[in-house]
Amino acid sequence: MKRRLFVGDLHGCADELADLLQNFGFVSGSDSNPSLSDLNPDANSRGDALYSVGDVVGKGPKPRETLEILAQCRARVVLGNHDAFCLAAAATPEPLQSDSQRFYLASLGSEEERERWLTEIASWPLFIELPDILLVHAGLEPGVSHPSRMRRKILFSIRTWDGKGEDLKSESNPPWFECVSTDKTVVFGHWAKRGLIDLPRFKGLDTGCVYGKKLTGWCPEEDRFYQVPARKTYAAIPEKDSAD
Ligand SMILES: [Mn+2]
Repeated sequence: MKRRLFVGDLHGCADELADLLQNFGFVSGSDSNPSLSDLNPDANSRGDALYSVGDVVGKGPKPRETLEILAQCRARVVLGNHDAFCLAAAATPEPLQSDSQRFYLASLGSEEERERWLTEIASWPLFIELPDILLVHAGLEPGVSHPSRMRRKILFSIRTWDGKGEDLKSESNPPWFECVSTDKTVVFGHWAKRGLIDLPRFKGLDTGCVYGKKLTGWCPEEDRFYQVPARKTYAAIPEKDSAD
């Protein structure tokens, strides 16, 4: 039976992604009819389907290898705040780029490789809607009926809701998922400090792999989590929890 695997924030953790796919027993689809797959990636019934909550790059050791594995698996990916940071860096004239913008761009490899990956990242949507699931990097905007009408920054940055969407992370405010109602299961990442979220309608998959914790995947067909340990600690948890 074809299964879907939704994987949490990768941040360049290519080795752990490979471990997770092996642990899951991921079956890659056939490339015999790529045009059909391009038209509708979910139509490829011969293989499992891989989805990423975004934040594929930044912080961790192997962004290019991570992007390569996702491409090989024909994964569908939503844009994370760190992925968006790469696009903003690329759109900034070189003399005006900050050190961290330069670092992110350099992590994508040679100029040719970088162009390939930036084109790929630029194609990632802010959300993916399936018949039963909504995939988004951070969360949904309370009070707005459909993600197509939600603010871009909120979709890839929200953790908590202040009633306005100005402060998206103060822990004195409630988590966004306590402020929205949804018919579909929402799968998201972006909140490593909070860790695994397993509510009937909300699956939060950022379990801080890049911080030396775990990489988490969730399979809706089995309603089962798959987890592999980080091989090492690649980055320190931000003091103010600002940039997951
Ligand atoms: Mn994030």
